Amino acid sequence: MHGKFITIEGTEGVGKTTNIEFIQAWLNSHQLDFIATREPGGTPLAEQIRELLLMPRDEKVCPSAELLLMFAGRAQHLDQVILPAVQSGRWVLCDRFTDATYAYQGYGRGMDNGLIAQLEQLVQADLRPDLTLILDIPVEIGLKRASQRSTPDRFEREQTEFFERVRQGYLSIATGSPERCVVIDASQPLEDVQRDITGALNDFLAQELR
Ligand code: T5A
Repeated sequence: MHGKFITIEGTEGVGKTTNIEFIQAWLNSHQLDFIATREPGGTPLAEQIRELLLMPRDEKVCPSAELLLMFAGRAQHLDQVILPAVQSGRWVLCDRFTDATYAYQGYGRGMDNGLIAQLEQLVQADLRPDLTLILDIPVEIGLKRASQRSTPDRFEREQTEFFERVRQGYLSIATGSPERCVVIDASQPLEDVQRDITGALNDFLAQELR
């Protein structure tokens, strides 16, 4: 089997980091060779871009600068990490990818979807995730969880309405790409969230082995 590209998405504090560890254990239990990575970030240069993006600052960051920085980091990450792994047959598990750009910069900031699609095509050509798990949770619960864990970064300082648009964006993406997206109710207790994630991963693997 060729390497598969799995992404995990959702609004703030939805439980991606927590569940990535769980997915890694599932991949190990199936003897699948994989790497785990994240966006923004994933290489030294892209991690520096992440710092630039997340650091709270007085200067207002204009939406197109934010969008271009996201894709600059992604270009480097794809070139150095994701493509070499997939091409050598390894699975890639990525904490956020381009769906986050559609959700945050598109639905959240109001950037044009067509423009994002052009940058996606430029940077990724035909590479798209094989499976995307979208962890969905009411915005207030996610923000509360995130605030209990760390001080808010530049995105986490946004208003609730921004995250409502991001959440609706993710749900629209899931509706538009049902062949690769699975929405998981992340407001459940963790063991129920992980039962649903296991179900989605098992279904995906069974489909790939068919
Ligand atoms: N971004 C990113 C864009 O705008 N565009 C893009 O293209 C990309 C790629 C950084 C930011 O960048 C933006 C979006 C983001 O704002 P990030 O660091 O991945 O991206 O984003 P965060 O959402 O900030 O990640 P977090 O680490 O804050 O949240 P997680 O990983 O979703 O949540 P996690 O696992 O740390 O869980 C939070 C807390 O909840 C608990 C955990 O124990 C933890 O304390 N928890 C649960 N509690 C009860 N029940 C459950 N089911 C629970 N699951 C987790």
